[in-house]
Amino acid sequence: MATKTAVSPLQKHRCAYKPVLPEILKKGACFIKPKSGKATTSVADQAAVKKMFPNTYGMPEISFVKGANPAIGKKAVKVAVVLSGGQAPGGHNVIAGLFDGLKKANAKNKLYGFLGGPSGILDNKLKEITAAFVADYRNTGGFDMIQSGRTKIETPEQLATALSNLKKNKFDALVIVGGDDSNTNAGVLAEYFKQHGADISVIGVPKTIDGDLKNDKIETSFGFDTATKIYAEMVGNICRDVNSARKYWHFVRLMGRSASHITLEVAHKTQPNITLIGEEVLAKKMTLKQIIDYLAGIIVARAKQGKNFGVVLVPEGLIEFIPEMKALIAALNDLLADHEAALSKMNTVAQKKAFIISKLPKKLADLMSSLPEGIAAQLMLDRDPHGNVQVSLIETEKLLIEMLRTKLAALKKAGKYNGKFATITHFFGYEGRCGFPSVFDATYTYALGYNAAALALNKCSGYLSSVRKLTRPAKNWECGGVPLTMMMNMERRKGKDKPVIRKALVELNGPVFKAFAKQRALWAMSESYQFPGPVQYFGPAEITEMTTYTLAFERGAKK
Ligand code: FBP
Repeated sequence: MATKTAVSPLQKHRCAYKPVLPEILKKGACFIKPKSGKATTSVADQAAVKKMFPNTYGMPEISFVKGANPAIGKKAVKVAVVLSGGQAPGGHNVIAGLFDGLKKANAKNKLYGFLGGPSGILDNKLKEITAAFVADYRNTGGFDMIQSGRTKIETPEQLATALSNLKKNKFDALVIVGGDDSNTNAGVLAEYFKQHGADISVIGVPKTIDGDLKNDKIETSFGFDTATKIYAEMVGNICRDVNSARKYWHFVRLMGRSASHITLEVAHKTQPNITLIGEEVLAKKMTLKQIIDYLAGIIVARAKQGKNFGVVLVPEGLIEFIPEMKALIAALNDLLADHEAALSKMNTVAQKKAFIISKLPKKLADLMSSLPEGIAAQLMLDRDPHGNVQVSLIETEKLLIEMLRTKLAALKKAGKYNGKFATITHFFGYEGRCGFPSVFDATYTYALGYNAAALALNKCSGYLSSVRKLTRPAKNWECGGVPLTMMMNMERRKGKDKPVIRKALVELNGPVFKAFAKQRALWAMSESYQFPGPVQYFGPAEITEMTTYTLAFERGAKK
């Protein structure tokens, strides 16, 4: 007989924790009704998106309002859930909320999990989620309950296989928990099922620590709150170490594939000396040289005060925001896609690099040749299944340090700098993606899952589960659905124009960036470091329910 592994005391207590459910969901899906808002349009490229989604384009937003809905719960339904993309704290609670929401409507409703991400749909690998199974994972981090993956379901064969497997298992709905790419995929599947007359709803749930899947109705993606708290604890500890030893410059690269929300949030939480924001670099069209000049300016000024130490935050997506690097990466994306077969036969990085350089226009070829070997090799790595550069594997902080050394040596020679530049590098990403969800993320994800159950039971297909008014107490949160096509635009992926959910980047005119910009000169020269400490699960609400600066500024709860 299988024996249960012992769990940590924290896990035991977190499993027993009961998240607060928004009032509107409390009685279950039989007592709420979907109220339709106005018809919607996509955020851009309306004609192109409409053409690709003839059946799901323009659907109205949905809000749940009180009212008996007797049809729900009459017939038992079978729902499948899949976790897709990078891990984010709270995924298990989405499943717990979904399970409880379905069972509340009809005890005979069933929930299954496709295993290993979207590939589980294609391989028909699934597991029934039972009450006993769910109990061990409530309020825990990770996606290990059913695992995750990055397979994209896009070819006609894959779409047909997905539909056939869902039909074979007699599923009424599929819930996809994912980021912008996975939810784009949810939109594609919803459209495909409608086109093929299949009565299977597809519902998305907004997940990503990156915080870039948001809009008016999706105030934040889950996982951002916990991950930024974990990174901020570590960065705060580094700030204190720096201030104690006063001998190193620490360069910390933080996850966030495209947008710099994580870096900006951690900057607010810890007040380091320098923070680079990718979106600002792009807006100011800063070259690599200008970025180095900016960093060197602060390093030299601090050295003049005898401070040869500091903390620099670098968003992992920075490299794609530097205009010349952006152009190089775009050209590499096309070249790697066009010459996939030829490149796969080459065994060494040098061979691949020489081949690529021979195909690039002169300016980009010169840039590629000038990059350190390691960075050039990292830029040529395989793209992920959605066509994205795997920025988590590119050590941008090392590129910056190498260029800074050259710059500072030149300044020293010219008698303009007399400091020491000893560096230590860090990359914080994977460390924050599977932590126990914060109280906010545990509550938010449980509500997102419960709400997704209500959307599935109401046959709302092509919608993203939306729980809003998040700066209010959880009992007052509002619930509903946002059409996936509403968030889409056309972007170039793997050498082709594709409909994708538009990422929400840091807005330079927004309150979160503005508040940071106001203070950064002070942080640069002083040691106004903040030490947020570890995520707190028990204790005063002031610390357990502390929201992010991003959410508080964006929703007007902080000025
Ligand atoms: P999602 O957008 O799928 O949530 O993933 C975000 C992320 O954590 C990025 O921050 C990071 O660049 C990427 O995943 C790493 O991907 P992988 O887990 O495949 O190494």
